[in-house]
Amino acid sequence: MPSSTSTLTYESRSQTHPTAAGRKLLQIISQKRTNLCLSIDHTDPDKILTLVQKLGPKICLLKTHIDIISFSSTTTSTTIKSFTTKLQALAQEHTFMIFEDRKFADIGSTVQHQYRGGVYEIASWADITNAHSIPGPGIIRGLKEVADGIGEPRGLLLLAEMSSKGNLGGGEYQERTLAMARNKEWRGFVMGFIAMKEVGGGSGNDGEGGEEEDFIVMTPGVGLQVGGDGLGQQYRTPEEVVGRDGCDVVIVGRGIVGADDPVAVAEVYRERSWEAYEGRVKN
Ligand code: BMP
Repeated sequence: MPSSTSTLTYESRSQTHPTAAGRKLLQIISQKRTNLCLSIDHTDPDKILTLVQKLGPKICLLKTHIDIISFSSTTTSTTIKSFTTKLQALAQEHTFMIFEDRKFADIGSTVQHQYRGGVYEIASWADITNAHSIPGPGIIRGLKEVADGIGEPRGLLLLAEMSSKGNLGGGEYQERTLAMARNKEWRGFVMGFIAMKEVGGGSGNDGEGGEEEDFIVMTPGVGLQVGGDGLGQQYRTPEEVVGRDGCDVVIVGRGIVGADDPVAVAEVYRERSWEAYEGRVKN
């Protein structure tokens, strides 16, 4: 039986992870003692910057949806470029990485333009992005070519399954996504998955690379209680996600952004997610 990646510490994985973005993230997680990713799902750029300034110390990763932000309604002259530059400065100040939740889903040639160009120029400021595996390996090849030209570590997560009720991921779809991720052509780029439980990993699962594989699993649909949002989102607790199901990073949006005291609530998520991890690696 292969051993499981989820029994290893973030610290030890930060030495050996096959992607530079993964090593950097695992180091931040380990040093800051936080496996919390804030999903900053707000539409006002100024409010986002104010919240991120407050919450930066609690998180290892900031997840954005750049295309939901209303740049035209801002009261200052914040443009897209100055906004992303400010986010990068906050990431530097508080030591977290940035993940643009773009969910690319087209042929390689089209996603290259979407990743590199357009109005958002995602590759220039987002350390991490994600993609659906549905188009086949060309989507990864296309994104990797852009990432290779940036000169900074860039990582990709594949969506193996989703948190929403009735999603078509998991099962055979997840197995085929894992097989795609294992191709050694993008060993230094595909850093993990969006999934609901541990995927692949451990000794004996060495793909084609001859070394142990290690996929970082990031998981949305996390709440302080089990529940839903009436639009298909399904919430599980940090203890279930990290402790029981072996996920590495918890992604929380409205649970923190919509709270009366986001900093206090973020600390509760951080603490519970971290303790669930500590309990997991002790066993
Ligand atoms: P919330 O915690 O408010 O439910 O937000 C979850 C966030 O994670 C949203 O930004 C959503 O787009 C994202 N997400 C998700 O909820 N489920 C998935 O399977 C994949 C996601 O990226």
